[in-house]
Amino acid sequence: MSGIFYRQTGAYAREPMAERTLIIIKPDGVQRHMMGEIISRFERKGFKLAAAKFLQVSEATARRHYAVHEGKPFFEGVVKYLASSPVLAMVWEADGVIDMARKMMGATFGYNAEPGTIRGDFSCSRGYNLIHGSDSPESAAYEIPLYFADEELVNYGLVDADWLYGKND
Ligand code: D4T
Repeated sequence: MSGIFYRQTGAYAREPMAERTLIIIKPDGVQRHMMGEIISRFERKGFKLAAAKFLQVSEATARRHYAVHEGKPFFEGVVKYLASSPVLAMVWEADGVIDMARKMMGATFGYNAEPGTIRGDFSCSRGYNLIHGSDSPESAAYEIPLYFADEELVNYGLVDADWLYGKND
């Protein structure tokens, strides 16, 4: 069932589910005891957790993760930072989850991020910005397999899906 996700409706029909994103609570998020706070924001928003893994990122994986930034002045720094201490990697799922999660994370640098966002509320740093989130479906498709095998992504329905995702039209 790889590549197709489903949600259960009240009638127990199974409908395709649109989107998944890779979220990483970065080394400073773990060291600053922010995991529960960050998970709880996504959980209360109504995203569905598809996978989670607490791990030490290798330098090789960090390089692959940030490959798009190779050659930029901050590349070596972000690689070192991501591999500096354990992280919590997660895959969250919802229609439109990529954009919603990015809004909830806030601008890249903590000192620019709006209050109410994760970075805006808890970071005033430039480089140490607590959290990573895929910025497009293409990025998610590249990043998720860096951390999770296909069979580690769990397909299941939330019993309150009709309340979480209800529509009037
Ligand atoms: P990530 O990718 O970590 O979720 O962050 P963003 O998507 O918000 O930001 P990004 O890809 O533009 O940058 C990746 C990472 O590099 C750090 N960075 C970035 C830095 O230290 N100095 C810089 O000048 C830039 C542009 C912060 C996030």
